[in-house]
Parts: sequence; structure tokens; C-alpha cells
Amino acid sequence: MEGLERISLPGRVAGPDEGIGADELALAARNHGMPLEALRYDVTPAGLHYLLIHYDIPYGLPEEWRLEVDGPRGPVSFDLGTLRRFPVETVRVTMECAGNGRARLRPRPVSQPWLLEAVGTADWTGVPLRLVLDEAGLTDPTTELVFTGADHGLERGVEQDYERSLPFAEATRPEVLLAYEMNGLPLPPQHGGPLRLIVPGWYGMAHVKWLRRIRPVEPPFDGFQQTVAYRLRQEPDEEGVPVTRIQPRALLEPPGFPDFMSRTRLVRPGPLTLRGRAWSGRSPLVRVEVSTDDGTTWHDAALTPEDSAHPWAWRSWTFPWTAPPGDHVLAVRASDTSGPQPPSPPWNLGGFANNTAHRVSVICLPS
Ligand SMILES: Nc1nc2c(c(=O)[nH]1)N[C@H]1C(S)=C(S)[C@@H](COP(=O)(O)O)O[C@H]1N2
Ligand SMILES: [Mo]
Repeated sequence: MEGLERISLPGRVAGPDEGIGADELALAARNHGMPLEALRYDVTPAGLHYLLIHYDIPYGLPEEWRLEVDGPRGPVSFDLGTLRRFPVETVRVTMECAGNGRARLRPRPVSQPWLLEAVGTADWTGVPLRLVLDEAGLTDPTTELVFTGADHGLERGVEQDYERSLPFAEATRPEVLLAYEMNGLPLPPQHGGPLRLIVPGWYGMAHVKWLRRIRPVEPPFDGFQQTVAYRLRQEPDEEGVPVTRIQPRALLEPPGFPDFMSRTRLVRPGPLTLRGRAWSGRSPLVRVEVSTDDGTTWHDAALTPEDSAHPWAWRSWTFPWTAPPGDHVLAVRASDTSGPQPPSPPWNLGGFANNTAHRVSVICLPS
């Protein structure tokens, strides 16, 4: 096979005994996850927040950055100084990659091999998108808006700029931001600096980084990241269902201390507090349940009430456990008003939205 053909193959699933390959390792080393002990922070320090970058991080100086908006009277260009003069909003958002949980699927879709660490919560500061759309005269509710990043690459044989669209009604929700700060500092290059889109409640792919252009189109937008990638499908030729909002999930902050290689958790016998975070971008959380017997019995955890100041951020939960010596599998699952996390992984070709319960093996040492 010629080189270009070889790198232009469609997505595939791994064979029954196929381990993570060098290509997946290369992606995993570029796109790091949030170490789960960082679930302890309300706001994830920027360096611990997960990263997902399809192509290269584009080089862009804040003072030279321009956002082009294709308004009905022609293109309008905004520099960062102009964007900073709009009303400023800060929104605390839990962001999760749609591929989180992919590496646990069988068969395993070959791509960025996330276990469960593709999540983070940050304070994003910027201008509500609808104010900028208004200023540019983009007010037609029948349109879809296309957001283009400055990054460029080849993906399954298609050369492209990273582009995603949102229906007008979603794009103009008050919490959608053009963000130029993360956790109170200028947006770092790896997180989309100087300027990115933030779409609270949606999986990561919607939050276009290095945003350089917004244009209206008549729906449906048929870009690669909209119609080829980020669809739930069982077969390659299916139209599929678009990936949109974040499904409910709870994660356990790893208790005790780890074994270096296996990451198995070790705890000492006696009372301890299990703790973690839970979130959903689909509807409000109603409960978090914990199992200390690998999902045979479930018990309600104490879930902190929703903080009205931060409706898009994860919530904490705790559960008291008296660990007896021996081997245990702990599990945790969240429910929102649309239902619980599913008992078995929802398989699809892209490996998206696998939100089965988090299971953690724990060895409780002899007393
Ligand atoms: N321009 C651009 N935007 C992008 C991406 C990208 O590769 N290019 N990756 C998307 C995906 S898949 C995710 S999960 C989030 C990750 O954001 P983070 O790296 O700041 O955590 O960015 C999204 N925005
Ligand atoms: Mo993602």
C-alpha cells in the first residue's frame, strides 16, 4: 500500500487479543488524562485537566489573533482586545471527552485509548457567544453555526480544519462562551488559547479550540467531525446518532494508596470515607450509589446539593465504609432525571459515551 493509502484507512476495532498499539500509545502520550486523585479539587488545576488534540497545537499570539464572523453584511473581525470589552462571564464547567471509557470496550475501537480520566473542571472566562453573534448580525434562528479551529490535519483520508457546528438555539444559550481565560489566567495553548468555544453540558468535541472563524450555514452541516466522527453507530455505513450532551457518570477518588504497576489500591482495615464526583450534561443528577461488593448491592451515597452558582460543574459525594481485610471491588454509579448509568457498556464503533459504572479493585491489608 502507498503511504497515503495506508494512513487513510477507516476506523477499526482491535482484534480479540490485540493490545494497545504504538499508534494508540503515541496519541495517549500527547493527550494526557486527569489523574483520578485530582477529583479532589473543585476546580482542576490547568496542568491536571485532561487534553485532547486531534492534530497539532497551532501557534498563535494573543495580540495577533483574529476571530472572523461571517455576518449578513460581510465578515466582521474581532481581536482579543475587542472581545475583552464585551460583558465578562465566568462559567465553571465539567468537560469530558466523548471517548472517555473507550479502552474498556470489547471489541476495542482503535483510537485515543481513554480509560476513565478524560475529564476535568475549569473556570472558563470570556464573552457570552450570543453577544458577539448579535454584534455581527447573526440572528437567524433557522441557521446552524459552524466553528472553525486554526488546527489542520488529515483524518481517515480527509484533509480538514477542525470544525464543528451547533444549532442556533444551542449556540445562543446564555452559558455558551467564547473563552479567553482558564482558571483566571490567559487560556494556555494546549487548551485552545488564545480563544475557544465553551458549550457547557456537551461532550468535549463541541468546545472548539483555537477558534478563528464562525459562519452560518443552512442545516444540516455535513463536516467530517459532525457526520463521520462523533456518531453512535454499530456499522460503518449507518447514518448514526450524533454525540451531543454528556451522559451521567460518577467516579471514585482512588482510596488508600496505589501499587505502582497494577494501580491496584491498598487500604488498611477500619473506617474510611469513600469520596468522588458525579456529573451529567443531560439533566440534573438525582442520586449517586456505591457498591462495596462489585455491584451486587447498592447504597445511596451522600451527594452535595446542586450549587446554583455552578450548575455545569461536577458535584461531590461521600460514602462511609469500614474496610475488612481481603479483596474487594468497589463500584459507583450516578443517576440523573433521565435515568442511571447503564449496567453494561453501550458499544458503538467510535467507542463514545461508555458510561458504565466505575469499578475499583481494592486490597484491604491484614490488621
Ligand atoms: N480545534 C480543536 N478543537 C477541539 C479539539 C481539536 O482537536 N481541535 N478537540 C476536541 C475534543 S475531542 C475535546 S475532548 C476537547 C478537549 O479540550 P481540552 O483539551 O481543553 O480538555 O477539545 C475539543 N476541541
Ligand atoms: Mo474528545
